Amino acid sequence: MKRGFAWLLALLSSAALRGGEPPVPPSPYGPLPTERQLRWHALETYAFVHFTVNTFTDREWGLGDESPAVFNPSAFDADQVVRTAKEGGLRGVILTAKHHDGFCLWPSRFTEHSVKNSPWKNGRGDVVREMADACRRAGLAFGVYLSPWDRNHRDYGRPEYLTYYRNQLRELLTNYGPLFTVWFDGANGGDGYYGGANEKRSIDNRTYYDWPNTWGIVRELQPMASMFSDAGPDFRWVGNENGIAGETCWATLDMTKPTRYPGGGSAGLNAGERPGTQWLPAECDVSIRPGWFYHASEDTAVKTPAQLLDIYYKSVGRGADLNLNLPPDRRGVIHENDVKSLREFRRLLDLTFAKNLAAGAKLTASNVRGGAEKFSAGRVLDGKRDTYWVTDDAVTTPELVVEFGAATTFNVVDLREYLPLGQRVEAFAVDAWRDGRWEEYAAGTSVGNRRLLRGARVTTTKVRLRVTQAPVAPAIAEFGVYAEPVLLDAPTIVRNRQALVSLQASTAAVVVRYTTDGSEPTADSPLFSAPFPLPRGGTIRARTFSAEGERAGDTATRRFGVSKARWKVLSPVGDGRVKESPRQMIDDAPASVWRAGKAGPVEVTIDLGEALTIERLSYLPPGEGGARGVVDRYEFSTSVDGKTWTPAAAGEFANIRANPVEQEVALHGPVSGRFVRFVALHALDDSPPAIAEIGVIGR
Ligand code: FUL
Repeated sequence: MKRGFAWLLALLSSAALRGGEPPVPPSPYGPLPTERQLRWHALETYAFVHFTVNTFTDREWGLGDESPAVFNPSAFDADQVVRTAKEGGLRGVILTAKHHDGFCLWPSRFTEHSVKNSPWKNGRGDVVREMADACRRAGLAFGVYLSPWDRNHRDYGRPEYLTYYRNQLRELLTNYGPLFTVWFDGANGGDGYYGGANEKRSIDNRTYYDWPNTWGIVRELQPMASMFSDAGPDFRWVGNENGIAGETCWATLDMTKPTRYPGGGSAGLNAGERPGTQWLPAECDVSIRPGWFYHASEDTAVKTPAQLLDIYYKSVGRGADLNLNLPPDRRGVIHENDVKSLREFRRLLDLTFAKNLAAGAKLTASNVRGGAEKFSAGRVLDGKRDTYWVTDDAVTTPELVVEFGAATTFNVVDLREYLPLGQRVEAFAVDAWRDGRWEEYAAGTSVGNRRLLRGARVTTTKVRLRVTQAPVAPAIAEFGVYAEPVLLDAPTIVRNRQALVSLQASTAAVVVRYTTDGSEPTADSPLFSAPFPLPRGGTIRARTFSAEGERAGDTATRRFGVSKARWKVLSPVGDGRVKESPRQMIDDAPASVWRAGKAGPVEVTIDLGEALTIERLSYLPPGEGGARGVVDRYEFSTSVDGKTWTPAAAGEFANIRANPVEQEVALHGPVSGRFVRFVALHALDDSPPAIAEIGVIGR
C-alpha cells in the first residue's frame, strides 16, 4: 500500500519536473454536442429516399387530391434501394413516410389516404416496414420524414390536425424499430386539397405544431433519434438544396435569434454562428437528380461522379453531414444511371482514402499538454476520433511537423477536432516543405467533425499543420493527407448561336467521344472532330479518353432545348436598354435575367420563327437575388398563328424557393405551334416576376 503510494507520487513529480500540467483534459469550450449528436456526426453520409404518389404523377409536390390508386410500383425492391445506398458508402436511409401530399407509405390507422388503398400488393403493402427491414438486414440506420404540411387532410390548419399528426408520429416511432432520425420539413406552401376544400390555409410555423411537445414525443419514444428541422433541435438545414455548406461552417448556432424555428428561413444557416448558443451542426440535403422525386425526363441529368465528389468535399469536408437523395423510379428501384454514378463516386472516394500518407510519419509538436503521452501528437494518426492531441492551456496556436521520410505526393488534407470539448479551432494552415523552406499549401477556418481541403498535387518530404487562431488550446483528433486518383476531366459541351455543338477537353493529350441518344459514351462511340449542328436540341453525352483509349474520364451530359437563334420576344416590347431587354430571357445565358416592372400576372409572348412540335416547356428562375422574381405559379399556352391560343399547361412550380433549378413542364401530348405564351401568375413574396430563360423541348 505504502509502496504503491510512493509510485504515484513519483509519477506526479516527474510530470511536474517536465514542467507540464498534470494530464487532465482541458475544459470544454462553448456549446457542446450531445451523445445523440456525436452518433449523428459519425454517420457523415446517408441517403434520402423520396418516394410517393409524386413518383407516378411526375410532380415535386402533390396537391393532396391524388388517388391512392396511382401508387403502384411494378417491382418495388427495398433491398435494391438499400443496397444501392450501402454500395455508395451511405450509412443510413431516411424515407419520406409522408410527403406534403399527405399520402402515407404505411397503412396508418388514422387515415384512408395510404398504401392500404393502393393496388400495390392489393393494399397489403407497407413501404416503411420493407425499408426498415431492408436497412436492418444491411446494417444501415433507418429514419423517417413525416411532412408537417399535409395538403390532403381536411383538418389541416385546425387543432385536430395536430392530434392526427402526433398519432402518425407515434405509429412510426413505435412500430418500425430504432430510428436514427426524424426529419421535420419546414415547407408550407399554403394552398391544397384539404379534404375537398381546395383553398389556401396559412398556419404560424412557430406555434401551430407546438414543436416543444411534438419533439417531446420523439424524445420519449426514440431517445437516440436526432431530429432535423431548419433550426434543430439536433441538426440544422444548411440553407440550400444544392448540398454545399459554407466555406466556413460552424457546428454552432445562435438560437436567441427570432428566426430560429422550423420554416424560419435560411439566413445564417449556411455558415452557422460562433460562438453560438447551441451545438447545431448542418446537414447538406441534395438530390442526385435535379428534383427530389423521380422523373424519367431527368434520367440524363443524374449528377456525375465528379459532381458528387465536389459535393462530398463541400459538405462532409466542411463538417456537415451529407443527406444524398436517391429517388426510386416507377418500378420502385433506383434507376441504373443513379446506381452507376453513385458506385463510381464511392470507388473514387475509396481509392482516395484507402491510405493516410501520413501514417508512420515522424511527428514533432511544438507543445503537448503536460508532456503527457495521452495527449501526444501521435493521437492524430491512430484513426480514432475519441483520442486527440491537445496543448497546454496557454498554447493556443501550436504547430505540428509531419515528416514522411520520403517524397510524398498528395492533394487532400483531412482534419478532425475532438468534438466533446467543443469547436475550438478558428483558423489553421498547412505548409509544405519546398526548396528548403515552408510554403503555405492550404488554409481554412472551421474544422469541427471533419475538414477536407482539396487542392493541387504537391510533392514534399514534410508538412506542417499550424493552428493560427483558437480561443483555447486546440484538440485535434485526426490529421491525414491523401492523394486522389488522377482523373481525366469531363469535356465541356457548348452550343453556339448557330446551333453548332463543340466538345472541348481541358488538354490536347486526350480525345473526346460522344453520344446523342443519352447512352454512356464508350471507346467505340463517335470521335468528336468538328462542331456539329443541333438545332432541334437533344442530349449530348461526352467523355474524355486517353489517346490510346485505355483510360476513360468523367462523362459530361447536357440537354439542349430547341435552338433559340430564330426566336423573338413579341411582348413585352423592350425600351432599348440592354439590361431591361426581354431578349435576356431567350439569350441562352442563364446569368442575364429579364425582370418585370410590376408584380404578376405578367405575360410574355415568343415567336419561335417556325412551326415546331413542342413536347415540354421550361422556365429558368434567376440564379441571383434570392426569392426575388422567382415565379411559383404559371400558365403556358401555344398558338399556330399568334392569334388563337390553346392552353398547354398551368400550375405551381413546387419547391422552387428551396430548390431554384430549371422547371420543365410536360404538355399532355406533343403540340404543334410557332408561338409560345408564358404567364407568370405570381412570384415568391409577391415580387415582380423574373425570367432567366424560357425554353422549348420538342422535335
Ligand atoms: C423540402 C420539400 O419541400 C421538398 O419537396 C423536399 O422534400 C426537400 C427535402 O425538402 O423542403
